[in-house]
Amino acid sequence: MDVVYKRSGALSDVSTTYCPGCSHGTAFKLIAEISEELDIVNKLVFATPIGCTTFSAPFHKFSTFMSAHGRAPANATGFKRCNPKRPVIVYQGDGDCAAIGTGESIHAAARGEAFTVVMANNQVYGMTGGQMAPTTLTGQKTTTTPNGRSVEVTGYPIRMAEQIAQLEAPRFVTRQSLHTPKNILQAKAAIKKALELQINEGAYSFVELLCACPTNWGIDPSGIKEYIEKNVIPYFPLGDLKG
Ligand SMILES: Cc1ncc(C[n+]2csc(CCOP(=O)(O)OP(=O)(O)O)c2C)c(N)n1
Repeated sequence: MDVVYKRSGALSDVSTTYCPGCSHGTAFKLIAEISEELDIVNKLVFATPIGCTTFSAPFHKFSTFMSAHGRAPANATGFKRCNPKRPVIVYQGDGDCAAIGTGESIHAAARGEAFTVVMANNQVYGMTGGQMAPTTLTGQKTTTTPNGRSVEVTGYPIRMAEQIAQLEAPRFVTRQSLHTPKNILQAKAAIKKALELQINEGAYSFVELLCACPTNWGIDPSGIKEYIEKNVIPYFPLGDLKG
């Protein structure tokens, strides 16, 4: 019998503790599969800051280090400069990457550090209970915008991939989504391309992933596809912005 699917050997044999419908597990699975395909399971360093990504260490077999909120691009800069042969993924939430760590994010990108940033954009501060994030959509209800985000009070949502793409150094900048099987395959191809550019050319790349957080969006996980297509993609269009 042909094997059509198997669990990646780069994942630990434990069940996820993420909420139903959360996209983080899908992203980790893709990264695990890619690391096997590129034969870097024992070399890849998975750098995480604070956020729901903080809980990821038990689920994979990569080397990892954790940073204070927003600081992973700075720590990854030091690590990668001292260990240029180790592929590094900096996996950040949107709050981490685009608010608390904006300075670290933009300057690592401007320097073209030789690592790959994956930003999981779920439009909320997930870990702490669904507060407004820099990416929260106009009108979106969160625990800190119970009547919906108002641009008069809190400004407009930040499109991080577009910010990074206008810098000189980034080699590949893209926005993908994890809400359908087709999109998941496209996201996998994008992360793999970014890692290959890092390994072969020492390039900085930025992969934004539209992720679901039904717990903090207050919807049933069965409604994720419709929610993302109706609300999220119109403001955060998919596709390559650079490279
Ligand atoms: C300097 C600092 N500010 C705030 C916090 C509290 N905090 C921990 S996780 C988190 C939200 C993380 O949200 P995000 O980065 O979007 O990731 P998610 O949990 O949604 O995946 C916040 C605000 C902190 N730990 N450190």
